[in-house]
Amino acid sequence: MTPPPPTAAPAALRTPPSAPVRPADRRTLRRAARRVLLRNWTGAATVPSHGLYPHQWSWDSAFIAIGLRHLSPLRAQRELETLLGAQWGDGRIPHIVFNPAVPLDAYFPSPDFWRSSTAGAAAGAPRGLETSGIVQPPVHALAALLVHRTDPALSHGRGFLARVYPRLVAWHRYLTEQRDLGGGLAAIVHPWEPGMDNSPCWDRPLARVEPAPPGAFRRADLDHGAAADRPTDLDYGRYVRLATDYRDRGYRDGVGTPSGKTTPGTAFAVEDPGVNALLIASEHALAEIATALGADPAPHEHRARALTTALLERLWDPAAGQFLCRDLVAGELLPDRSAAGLLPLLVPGLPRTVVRALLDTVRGPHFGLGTTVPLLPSYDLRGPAFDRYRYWRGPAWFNVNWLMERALRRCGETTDADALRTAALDAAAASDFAEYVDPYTAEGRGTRDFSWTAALTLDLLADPGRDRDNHHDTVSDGEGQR
Ligand code: 9WN
Repeated sequence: MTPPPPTAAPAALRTPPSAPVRPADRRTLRRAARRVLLRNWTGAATVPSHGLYPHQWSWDSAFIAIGLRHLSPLRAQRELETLLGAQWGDGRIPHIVFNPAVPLDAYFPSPDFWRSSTAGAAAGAPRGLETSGIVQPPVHALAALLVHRTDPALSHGRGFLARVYPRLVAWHRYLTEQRDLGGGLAAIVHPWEPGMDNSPCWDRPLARVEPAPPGAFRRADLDHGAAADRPTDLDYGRYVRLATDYRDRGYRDGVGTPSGKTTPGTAFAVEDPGVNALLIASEHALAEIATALGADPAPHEHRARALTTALLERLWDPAAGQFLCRDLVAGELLPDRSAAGLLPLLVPGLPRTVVRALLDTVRGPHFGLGTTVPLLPSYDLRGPAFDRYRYWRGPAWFNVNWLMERALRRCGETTDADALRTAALDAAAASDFAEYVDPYTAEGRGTRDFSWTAALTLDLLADPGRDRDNHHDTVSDGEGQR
């Protein structure tokens, strides 16, 4: 499907999918978002969606906790605690924590594929539960800080920060040590790890990967999602091959060479600006958590600065006006522009020229936020692989837009942040909390009643100046009460 020519597209802004959500409708929207989160809560955590994603996902849970705190700070704390309870001995937080009550064929790759408790034993995978062996972006320390701030008394009373802090420190240590494959940044070793699974950024590095034969696995996602929106079978074959090889290496990261250098030891190893921007933002959050606990914030501030320097040195492309991914196997920057390359706007202390260039790129022809499209697309509107419907190859996602709204606000771009907030709320309302939307029309795609869309709606509905950090409603089942 060919997108409308970018010059004609401001029409998309003049004809939003529905009239903007009015204050009275906002109450309805808040109630609807709460209903989704209550339905998707399983007793200790929240599924992204009962059909397509029936387990607990790592970065989903962080975004869900950020919204859940407005409904029940206790439940938000438990969401994160459940996830951290599945942490491996080496510090990694697995991208999926499997619910043993869900049938094996409900989601692929299932626990019997990852075999974490046996194949991951040397890396310290927990024995009593099954998880995947790869990771997702580290939004967790940021989420923990926001959850704490919503109800500090509850947090102190339960020792929330004191319990999660050492685990979050171990998680960041895993990323900055074991996943530092030579560049001073955290590397990803599978396209599912940055959370933007099917981004065109992975096309080149994935082309090196011999796909697993189609008969070797059965996709469960096509039982729920439209094939035209989901990754192709060929890409799935490659995802499966990479995950199989990683499992068969005992989920070991990097390979030492006689010279003492670490090489990726895998066909796919990439430094992604989104993952690293979130790591830096979360490292700053860890500094604040340390301060709240009376511990020394300096090591976190130091690490955040070192990561920021490496991010600028390795991934900033002045000609592109944005950060790009670095392919560690080929040793080069990848030319594709994804929204991940704009997320460093979240990072404090970037040079002003870099911030200005990023803001120009956000609004310019490649992403067109507020000029061509109402919501930030996941991929370059003018890129050769742009597809307004297919997974992470163009559609707008609510978590990415929530991050961009926060980044714009942080940079003092309040008018644009307000416009993005309104556009995201309108799209969530009109799409029944869709997983993602067409960036031009905000028409819903993917699964509906998607948890992070509902959670981040609740967060965006809160007053950015006050409630986003302090206020919460309570759930009717008493979990909001102390
Ligand atoms: C693989 C759960 C997850 C999100 C990812 C999104 C999608 C899984 C899939 O769903 O990935 O992890 O099966 O496609 O890409 O960001 O965390 O919502």
